[in-house]
Amino acid sequence: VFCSLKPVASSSLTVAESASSESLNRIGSLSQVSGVLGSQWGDEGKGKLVDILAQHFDIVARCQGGANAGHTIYNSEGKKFALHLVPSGILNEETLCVIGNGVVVHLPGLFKEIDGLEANGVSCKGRILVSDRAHLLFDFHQVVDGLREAELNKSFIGTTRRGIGPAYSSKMNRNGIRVSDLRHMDTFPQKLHNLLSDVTSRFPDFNYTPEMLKEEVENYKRYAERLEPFIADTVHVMNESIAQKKRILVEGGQATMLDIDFGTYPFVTSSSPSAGGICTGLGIAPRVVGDLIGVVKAYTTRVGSGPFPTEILGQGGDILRFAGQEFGTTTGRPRRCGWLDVVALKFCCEINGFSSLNLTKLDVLSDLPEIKLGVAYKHVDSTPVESFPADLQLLEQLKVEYEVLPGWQSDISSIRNYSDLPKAARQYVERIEELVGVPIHYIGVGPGRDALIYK
Ligand code: 2SA
Ligand code: GDP
Ligand code: MG
Repeated sequence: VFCSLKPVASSSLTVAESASSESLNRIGSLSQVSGVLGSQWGDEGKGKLVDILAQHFDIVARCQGGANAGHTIYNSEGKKFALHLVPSGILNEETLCVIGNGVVVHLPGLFKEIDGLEANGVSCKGRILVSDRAHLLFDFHQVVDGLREAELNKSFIGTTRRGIGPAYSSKMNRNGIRVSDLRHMDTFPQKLHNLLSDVTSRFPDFNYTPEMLKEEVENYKRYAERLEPFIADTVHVMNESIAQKKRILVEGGQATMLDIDFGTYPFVTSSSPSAGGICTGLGIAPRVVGDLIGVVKAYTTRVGSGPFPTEILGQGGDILRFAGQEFGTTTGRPRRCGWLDVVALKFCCEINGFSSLNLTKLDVLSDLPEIKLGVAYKHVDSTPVESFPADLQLLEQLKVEYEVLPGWQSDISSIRNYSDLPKAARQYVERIEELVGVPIHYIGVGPGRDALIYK
């Protein structure tokens, strides 16, 4: 029912003008080094915000994760791009994109992504730098990812099978191979042999032959040649750029609730998608990192296994899934859906010290007669749970206390001014701000670049 749709403004020019002055104020006041981080279980719409902000930054940098990330963005003509390793600043011609030391890089995947972008008219030449300290993620890491999942049987993590955990394991085992190793093709075969031997000793069924090693070495000789112009000491580049007062935007992959330390372990990814990952993954000092924007969906989604206290099972979840098109950008998997979890969000705000939030996909809730907010956790005996629990058993058992707010039941996707949102939508936004204690500065009302309200 779209009966209460308010007129947007007397003329579209007025809307565009007021939106652009609001946006320039908002974006212009962001710190020299700012970041966009996921504050749920991923897929909050980080890519869209990064793409929009990128026009006002010189560099967009990824600091963690790998091709498990899936960031969907649209260019000004509405053409859709799904990015995995390439930072979401790539559609802005002036932006330099940095893949930092904390990222695990699957070279065939990176080249495929670059080829796809180039084929769609996005020039990548001279615009992407890959850290010489970044670790390489090989095809066999992806195979191992699948083997580990199979081994876990019913308690599988639900990884993207992009080899992320195994690649970070190699890094931490200290037998990983880095981008800088590609400059020493004489010693590369031995390093790869050592790494593969490690895998065969753990997974005897892993079918690895000397011919396969030879073939992979030949592949990597070619990849090394192709990658050479992209390789840089990005730690130096980042710090020089900071000294030269260049503006840097860090793009987080995944989210704090999937963080190896703070997430719902072991149902997490193997990197640090929260604030700390920015410094370790790029080699920049904590004191230079300024504003961090937490991206939060107006409801919650999670892909893969693990606790999800506010999950809506059955038909209710299907409604959100279809309204929000909640299917994995990387794997196409249906995402689990639920209400906004304020307890988890507060936990993310604490860890990351967000200066503001971007509430995304508010438009997806438009048809609902009422909307729930998970505001507190309780033990089965109804005593309060004081903080976001580490204990997985408790997370699975606890009860969620909900606040029920009225829906607005009107299409908000063409609204660009906060004051034009229906009262119930504003109430929802302001209640979240009140509960969390962090201002919501950006509100997403559609997937497109322009579908953003600056509050
Ligand atoms: P992994 O592959 O080892 O990092 O998986 C471990 C957990 O982390 C979750 N994870 C994600 N969750 C949401 N979105 C992600 N990216 C893709 C997207 C996912 C997709 O944008 O849609 O296409 O399926 C992402 N990457 C990792 C994962 O589900 C496991 O729970
Ligand atoms: P990311 O991993 O955080 O970058 O998010 P994904 O790209 O995986 O998933 C977010 C999805 O929601 C993408 O398909 C976006 O195009 C879409 N999206 C982002 N913001 C909005 C919004 O405000 N409204 C709607 N309807 N879709 C949005
Ligand atoms: Mg995603």
